[in-house]
Amino acid sequence: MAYHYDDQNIFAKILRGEIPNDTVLETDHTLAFRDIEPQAPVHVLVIPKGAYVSYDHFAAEASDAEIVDYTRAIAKICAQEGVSIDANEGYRIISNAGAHGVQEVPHLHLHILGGRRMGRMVQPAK
Ligand code: DGP
Repeated sequence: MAYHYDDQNIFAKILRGEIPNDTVLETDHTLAFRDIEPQAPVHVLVIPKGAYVSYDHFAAEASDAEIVDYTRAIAKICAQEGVSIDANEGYRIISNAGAHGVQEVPHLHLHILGGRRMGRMVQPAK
């Protein structure tokens, strides 16, 4: 299966420094920044620096180093933002993919949402 990656997507432009972002964490293989349209008091987007369109693309083709870095970054962000289970808060992680996932930006991103109760996981389709 060949994944198609469009390097003109907005997160690719953020990674190239062409568009500013409010960085929360940067590591060797990962960048995390605040969502421009926050849906919760904490709304952080976590993206790999590599050119991956979706989580399944990343999981299939990223190196072990990229996957470990990305996963560990999530723990750091949850701790930093005070939503870790350790802090008795909690959060929701969402990754939208493709048409059925209603993905707007075709570069893998996890949404980390917290700071309030999130409500039901899936809303009626629009
Ligand atoms: P999704 O539907 O999962 O592809 O969500 C894309 C998210 O990206 C959406 O919550 C809004 C956010 N977003 C779009 N453009 C920008 C941008 O230029 N900067 C930032 N920080 N977030 C953006």
